[in-house]
Amino acid sequence: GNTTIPQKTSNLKAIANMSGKLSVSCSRCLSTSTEIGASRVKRVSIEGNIAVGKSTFARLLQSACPDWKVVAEPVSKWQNIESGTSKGTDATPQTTVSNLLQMMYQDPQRWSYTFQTFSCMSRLRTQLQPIPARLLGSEGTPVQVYERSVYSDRYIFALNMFEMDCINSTEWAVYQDWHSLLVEQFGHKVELEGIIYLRAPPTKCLERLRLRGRVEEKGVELDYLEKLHVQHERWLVEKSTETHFEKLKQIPVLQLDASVEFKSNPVVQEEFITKIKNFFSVL
Ligand code: UDP
Ligand code: D5M
Ligand code: MG
Repeated sequence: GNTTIPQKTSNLKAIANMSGKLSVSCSRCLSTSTEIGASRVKRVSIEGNIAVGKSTFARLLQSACPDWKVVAEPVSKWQNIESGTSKGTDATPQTTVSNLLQMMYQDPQRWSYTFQTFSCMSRLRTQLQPIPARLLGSEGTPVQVYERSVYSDRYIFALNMFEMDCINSTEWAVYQDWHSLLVEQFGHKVELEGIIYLRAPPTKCLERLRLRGRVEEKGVELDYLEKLHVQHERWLVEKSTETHFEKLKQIPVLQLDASVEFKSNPVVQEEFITKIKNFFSVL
């Protein structure tokens, strides 16, 4: 029950449901992109607090730039942990056995570490997917845009869980060890060229979170969003978060003011898209 959860973590008891499913790509991406076989690809992630509007923005980006690929966060996988004997193949039908997102919010001390292992794996799997042939055939450098990344997993969420004592120092040490190994091993395949930071005050994010009304996020409170906001600011604005990957230390960050209503405002949308295209052109 909720009463057994320590005060400092009680704000986590809610949930996040979410199912992103976007991907974007545009054709005017130039120089430093990553080699993939005969072609190249540029990868960018959209970062930002819970409910700031990442999925909404990703959808807009996908329709404005149909030859980009926008990839949504695999939230539905976290909500539907499957059992089965296929051990990673898609060959046998699987049954949903649990909602890890819900478990993490309801008992963060028990489930945060497990959640981080699964979210990182699912993001890595998503980011390792081959580039769709239609992108390789189009003119210019293929562009993939991801909703969040293996980096926000570590430098926003896992770090915050550790600071909130939802992950203990042993779990944190183990997490960092395998995270570094995985990112180093797959480095060139998942490396980002830039980050789009959708920024808004935590109060605005809470307003949107309530508007969205995901069941699992019911217990999320302002205090938790404020902590995540501080982590974003440290990592992407102040750059005071200690990171462990050389390229990430100098990664260009485009900040967009997502506190304005953009979902229903074509003028703001246009302004965002223009800024993103300019940003991409110099990556
Ligand atoms: N939203 C809105 N106006 C905006 C951006 C988003 O009303 O300018 C709403 C959106 O419709 C959704 C909620 O805010 O109900 C959270 O948005 P989203 O799921 O895109 O946020 P994410 O968690 O992916 O950042
Ligand atoms: O994020 C989807 C939901 O998933 C939201 O409740 C935050 C949660 N989330 C995403 N990644 C993590 C990690 N790594 N740890 C803990 N919680 C996480 P949304 O912002 O709604 O798209
Ligand atoms: Mg989303």
